[in-house]
Amino acid sequence: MGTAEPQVASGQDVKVVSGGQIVANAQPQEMTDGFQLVIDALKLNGLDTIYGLPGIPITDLTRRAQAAGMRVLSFRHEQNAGYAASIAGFLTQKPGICLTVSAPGFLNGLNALAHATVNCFPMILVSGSSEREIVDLQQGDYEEMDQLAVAKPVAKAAFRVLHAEDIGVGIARAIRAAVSGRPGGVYLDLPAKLFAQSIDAAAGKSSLIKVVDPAPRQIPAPQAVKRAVDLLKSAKKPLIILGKGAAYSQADADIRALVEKTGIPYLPMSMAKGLLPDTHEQCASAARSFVLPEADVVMLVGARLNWLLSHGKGKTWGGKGHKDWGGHKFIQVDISPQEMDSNVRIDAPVVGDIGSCVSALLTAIGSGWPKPSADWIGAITERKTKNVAKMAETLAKNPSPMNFHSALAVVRDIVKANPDAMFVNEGANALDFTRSIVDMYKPRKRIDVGTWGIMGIGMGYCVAAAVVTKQQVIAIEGDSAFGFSGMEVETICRYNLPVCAVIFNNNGVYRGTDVNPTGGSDLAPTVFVKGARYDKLIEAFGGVGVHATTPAELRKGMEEAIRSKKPTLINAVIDETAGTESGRITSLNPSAAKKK
Ligand code: ADP
Ligand code: TZD
Repeated sequence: MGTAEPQVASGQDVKVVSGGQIVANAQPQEMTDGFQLVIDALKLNGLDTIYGLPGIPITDLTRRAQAAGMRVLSFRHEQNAGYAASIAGFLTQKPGICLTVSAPGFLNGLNALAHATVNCFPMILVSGSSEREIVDLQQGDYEEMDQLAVAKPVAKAAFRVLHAEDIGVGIARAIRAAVSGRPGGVYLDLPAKLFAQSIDAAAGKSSLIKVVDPAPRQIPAPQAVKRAVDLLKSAKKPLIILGKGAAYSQADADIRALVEKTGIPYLPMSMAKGLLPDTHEQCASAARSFVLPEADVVMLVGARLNWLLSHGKGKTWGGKGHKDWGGHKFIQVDISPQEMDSNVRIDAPVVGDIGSCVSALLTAIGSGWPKPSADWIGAITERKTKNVAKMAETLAKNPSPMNFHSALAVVRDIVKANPDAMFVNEGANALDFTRSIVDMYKPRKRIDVGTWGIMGIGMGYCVAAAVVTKQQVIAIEGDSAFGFSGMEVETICRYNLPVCAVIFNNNGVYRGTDVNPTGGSDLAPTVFVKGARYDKLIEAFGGVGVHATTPAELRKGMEEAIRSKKPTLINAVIDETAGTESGRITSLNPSAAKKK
């Protein structure tokens, strides 16, 4: 193996004898194999990038995919390749492909598969596996594992292909499962023997499927649209919440038109920031804790009422206890009918794809929509103005050592000056402060920890963001968060990607101030090596390292990184006493809640 050329079956180019008679000279039969069919099937469907890590049995697949003109990005750990594939799916609406070896490689990728499913990102985890006969009898094959069974609980769908002539169907099914309806992670199991199977090239070619309309539009029912519009019209204090489903749908112009035509204040969830510029006058982010309990009708567009929205009830929503509703009425626009009533009653479900739903809502709204009352808008503006002024005061301070706020004042300016840059963000305080301080100006620029609040997406997301968008990437990383994917700075340098990763280094998880209560020599579990120089790490691979102890040094480092487009890692030294345990989700931390 190792060549993309079709194979000629041995013995086929000799004279064929039938009943002892020589009847004809057989034409050489063109053959193809499993490796080639996988590559051809992906390419046929416009999937031209693989995020993966080679090894038995897929090394030749990576080589031959590259030889066939695919982009094959090789990572240092499958989890990071998987996160890259998942976010590529979010950004492109095509399934991101992650390729791994069997058992341990597969398991490393599995985290990302689950992440894709939970976040509704289309992704296909393709893993080589060992021989079924041995796996099923548990006879101890090399890297033996029943991967299909392990993948099923965390995947939207899982398939295995045993015969080369079924590769086309297997990949078509994986694509459809990943992108249709609510997108998610799909597992595709390809046993080693499949790759070497030889079949007639013409038969192989005709077995491939170019998927027609992989994510069909799902049009909402007219009565559902009418119910929603009637409810919205009855509202005295309406609110729109935009989630990452809205960002994914790429219905940017219609979403903006819906918000602006109705004049309703809106809140963007983290990855919906920038769908309309965060500086938009209807953006209510700076008055979030006021609008959530106060609103009477809330329209959710591609956002779930999960923990990130306090399940739609309790104090955040004006209820007294955690099970109390705040008396809100909800409209929910979502592709998944099962999402409705998951936490509280949904009074007006609008089920369909967001593009079709928003367009239908716009038509139903027509012209002359009554704008929300001046009282409601005025009360929000008052809160916003007060909070923005308070924040401006905090950001203007220049404490020594630098803290989250003085560092983020710099990042905020840099993002404003570079609105097309992709923005990756993870950490606890480094996440929460950044999300509220750094404005986004364009759709799908901000990509972050997502639904699970997962640490480790950082460098994988940076690679995919740079590869998919070809734009500058800026990452703001807690020092703990960065550690989960730090080795991928080699990958970033190897592919010479325009990534500027800024590590907010406060010497530990959340903070660097905990002490070991026994007085023993082990540091406290949340504390790292003090004064670590993360900038040195990237220098090992030829990237640019910057050590920044002041906002001015941070600004200079970021500006230079963006100007040069060189892989850059900035070690931004942050006051180790700054921040809180668990950032903004302290209430979910049983120990911190007890301490209060
Ligand atoms: P956030 O975390 O930003 O609040 P969620 O991930 O909770 O967002 O919610 C995203 C929602 O968007 C999911 O319920 C998903 O079913 C929905 N969704 C994703 N893509 C589409 C689409 N194209 N059309 C309609 N709904 C979608
Ligand atoms: N492991 C994984 C995969 N995800 C997680 N969310 C955690 C562990 C727990 N965790 C958080 O929720 S935030 C965080 C961890 C380990 C790191 C916080 O420290 P940081 O950020 O240095 O990244 P700050 O700015 O210092 O808070």
